[in-house]
Amino acid sequence: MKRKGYAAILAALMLAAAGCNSGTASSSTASQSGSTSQNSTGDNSSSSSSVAAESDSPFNEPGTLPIVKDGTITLSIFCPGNGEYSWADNDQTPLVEQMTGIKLDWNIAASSDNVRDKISTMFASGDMTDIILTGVGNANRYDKASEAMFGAQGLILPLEQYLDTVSVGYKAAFEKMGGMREYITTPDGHIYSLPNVDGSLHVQYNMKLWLNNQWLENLNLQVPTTTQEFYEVMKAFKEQDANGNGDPNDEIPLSTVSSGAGTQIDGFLMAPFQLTPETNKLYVDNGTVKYAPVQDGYREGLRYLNTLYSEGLLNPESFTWNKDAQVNLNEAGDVAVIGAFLAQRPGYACDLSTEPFSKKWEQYQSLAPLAGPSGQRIAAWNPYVQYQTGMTFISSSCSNPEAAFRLIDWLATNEGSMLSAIGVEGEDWRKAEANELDMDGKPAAYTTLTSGLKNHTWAQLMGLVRDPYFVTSVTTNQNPYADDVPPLTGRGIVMYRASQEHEKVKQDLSTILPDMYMSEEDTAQMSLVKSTLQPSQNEWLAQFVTGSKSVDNDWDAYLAAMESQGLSEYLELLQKAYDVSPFKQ
Ligand SMILES: [Ca+2]
Repeated sequence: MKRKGYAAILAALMLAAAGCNSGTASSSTASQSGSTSQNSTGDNSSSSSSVAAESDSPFNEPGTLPIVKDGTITLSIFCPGNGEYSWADNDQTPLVEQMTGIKLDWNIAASSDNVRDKISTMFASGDMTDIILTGVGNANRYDKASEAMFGAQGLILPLEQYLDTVSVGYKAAFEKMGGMREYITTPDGHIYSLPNVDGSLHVQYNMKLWLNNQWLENLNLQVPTTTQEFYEVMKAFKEQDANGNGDPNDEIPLSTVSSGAGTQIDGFLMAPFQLTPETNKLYVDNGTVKYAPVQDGYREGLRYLNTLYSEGLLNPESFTWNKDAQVNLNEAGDVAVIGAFLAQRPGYACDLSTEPFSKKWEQYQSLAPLAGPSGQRIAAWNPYVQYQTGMTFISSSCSNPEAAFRLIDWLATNEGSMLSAIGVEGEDWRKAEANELDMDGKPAAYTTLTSGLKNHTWAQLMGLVRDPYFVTSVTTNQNPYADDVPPLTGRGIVMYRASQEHEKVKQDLSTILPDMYMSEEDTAQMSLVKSTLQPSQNEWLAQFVTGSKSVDNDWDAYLAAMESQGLSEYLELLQKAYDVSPFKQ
């Protein structure tokens, strides 16, 4: 997949590197502020020489490429495999080596390897690579408790000394994205891993409802704005031939699936009664951690959901089937059969990738958050999902921690992140022209030229920073349904606009309970309680909605069941962590 343009780019870089010392960051403050960067990095005598006189330092000024002057530093990297490809052969690898002056020595897990087992073996043996990567996937990334534990055990290095001195990429990201640094700082003030940042708005508002607007039009109905109006629309979908195929009985008014982003039945439709954030169903009320499913408003929401179910408006399969089954059913015939579904994105009930495209996804529009009987209109919000932690570490045996930090930090600059996310300017993207518009309908910053090339970029391997502007400032066709826009591209602007509707009524920042650092012991205990509490609550939820348990007669038994599953202990552990976190109000 390498193309000849890359050879020319490499040659140009080599020429540019020669003249780089006269580059941008000429201020001496960065090297002076490196004076505190020597402590606590342990036994790595060759590192952190930014304090030294410039002529002795192996590093150029922060912000200047190459990072290493003479190219004599090699760093070893452990990371997950890349399918049939090797990271060593990735098109981005020689570019990074050239631009940074750092040679990379890859230790890549085999596809049959368990990445975490491999990392555990490295930790146990003490034979660690300089940089340890898990990849961005949830299966391999470590939670905050593990990260803090590795740090406390001296297996990975604290990084705040570099963040405070030589950082360029993350320094800028902290300034642009308030709350990020707090989110990745342990209660004792350390930062052990540098996050991958995805500033996409739509991941912050997962719990959406996609309503078939073609059906609204067919039945001459208005877009519902309240839970009562939504109920009436669902009733009309059921009773009439909403999809217009002559059969009044093949419509499923409302459906969801048993798992997946934004799919919980007590999400979008519960919020008008009781805000119930995704999966953990936790929120903060004036500094107190609370569990939504035991609140009175939740009980009222259950009544509403039970009404939808008992009148045949909610698909009974919702509690058991999966996304693929829902997509297959909705795509099987000439017309759509689902009137509304709960999910982060339209692909949960529509096929956006098989050609020729069915275009059914174009019928579904995100519904703005509904007002409940009390007038409450609120959207669950989680800005912290923009930061994926526990994936990029510098080991305590790193041969040159400052070089490792500067490499990772450079990938977090706009320049490095463009390279990792898209590729090379002039080859894979170009600066936007004056008439090109972005996702916001404003003048765009850049235009992509290629997509889908194999083994071409590192993507999120070592983390990158796509702040919200990075995400939205790409040239975007303002018509997501235009003939030359593939659905998987068009959905980007659809999801963005949908999220803006949610953003207007987002929950207050102070009411959000972020993922927090806890002691290893508390994490183990909390996980134990959660592992039985959550399934039990979900079971009760299904029984209340389907009517096998009564909201009127069984509510007290339900509260007692939650308590016997350890709800109080669960909340105490979370409160303890919250009270020492930077999120405490
Ligand atoms: Ca029909």
